[in-house]
Amino acid sequence: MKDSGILFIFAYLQGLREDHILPKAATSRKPEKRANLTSAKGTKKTAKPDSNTFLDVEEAIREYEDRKAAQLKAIKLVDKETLREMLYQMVLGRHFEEKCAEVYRMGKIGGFCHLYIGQEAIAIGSMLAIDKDDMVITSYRDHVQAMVKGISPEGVMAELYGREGGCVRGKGGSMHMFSKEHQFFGGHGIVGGQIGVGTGMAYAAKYKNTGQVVLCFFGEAAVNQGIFHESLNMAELWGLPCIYICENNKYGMGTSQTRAMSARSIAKKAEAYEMANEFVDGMDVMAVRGATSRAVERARKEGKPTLLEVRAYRYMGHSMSDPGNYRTREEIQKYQERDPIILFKDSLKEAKVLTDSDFEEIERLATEATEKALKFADESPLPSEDELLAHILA
Ligand SMILES: Cc1ncc(C[n+]2csc(CCOP(=O)(O)OP(=O)(O)O)c2C)c(N)n1
Ligand SMILES: [Mg+2]
Repeated sequence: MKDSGILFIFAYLQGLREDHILPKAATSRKPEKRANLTSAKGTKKTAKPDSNTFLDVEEAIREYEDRKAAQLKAIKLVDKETLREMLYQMVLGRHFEEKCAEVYRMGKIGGFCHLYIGQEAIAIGSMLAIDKDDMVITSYRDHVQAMVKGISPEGVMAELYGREGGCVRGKGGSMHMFSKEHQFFGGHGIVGGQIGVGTGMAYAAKYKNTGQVVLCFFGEAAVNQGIFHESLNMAELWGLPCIYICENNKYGMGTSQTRAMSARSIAKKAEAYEMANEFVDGMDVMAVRGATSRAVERARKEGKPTLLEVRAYRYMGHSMSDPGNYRTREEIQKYQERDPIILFKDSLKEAKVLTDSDFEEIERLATEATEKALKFADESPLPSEDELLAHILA
């Protein structure tokens, strides 16, 4: 265990970059004592911590053990193929977005690009608890959700490149992935805008009696907007099958939740509308899956909405152009210590569901899928003039 801890420190120090910290391959195990992390060479200490950023190793170990114990129980109730698919999707999301960061820096992706690295357990845990026909809508941080819902990695990467092979033929870009076929309704740039649209989608499902539920994702900063409160009020009053998933990653751009929100329990806000709610550990993919399954059952059987507050952390800047001066490296490392992919792998191994060769195979498949997507995007043509003007309403 000690050796892997030392390797982990090495991997971290190797991975430190001027502006961003990007964890490389998730290979570590349980957190070990590694006090020297906080004095990593090149560490900038420009930001004042908004919260307790002290790297408490004992606490990290305790949390790791607690989460793993909970995961081991939950894993027993799920079939091997589903668990394998969950891990594959998480690893694919991580690899895919690490490559996005790389090619963005090479100038292959233009415009905004918001990465999801660190938050994978939320999309995968929740979306593997719904049916193929169910609907999903989210914010601009949408690449991983789009892939989990069924849009191919090629379709997402080519969209990022602005190419005709993209899922919206190169006209949406990073923030506007969309597929009617896969019931994925965006990719929205207006903070909170999708909460109203998602509520409308749930209304349509109820009105047409389709039996579908809606997963509506948004960040914690969107909760301060009127649309959140109006939507929850309507959804509870009208009994809409909408599951509101607040991805609380602690920051809205450079503003921490502690500086922007007076009442910080987002889950509790649902009580103002007498709506069912749950606070969920977003570093634990099984916890997210469990909470979403309960909400889906409530939506289908009772026609009732739910608000889930899922707490996680984004490792990268708000977008690729964010230098990240508002938080410390120590704070980022504190969350990387609790990486959801490492934890899930460890649990699957301990439960003897997957072996080392299964993990290698998953890594290989995820790398191959990403490479294939990059090649496809590179070779896909730019949209023709005709295509550029098609489907544009202005
Ligand atoms: C209505 C509106 N106001 C402001 C912005 C600028 N803006 C873009 S992202 C963002 C922060 C949103 O944070 P959060 O909802 O927590 O989502 P996260 O980026 O953390 O996933 C802001 C203020 C916007 N796009 N739309
Ligand atoms: Mg946020």
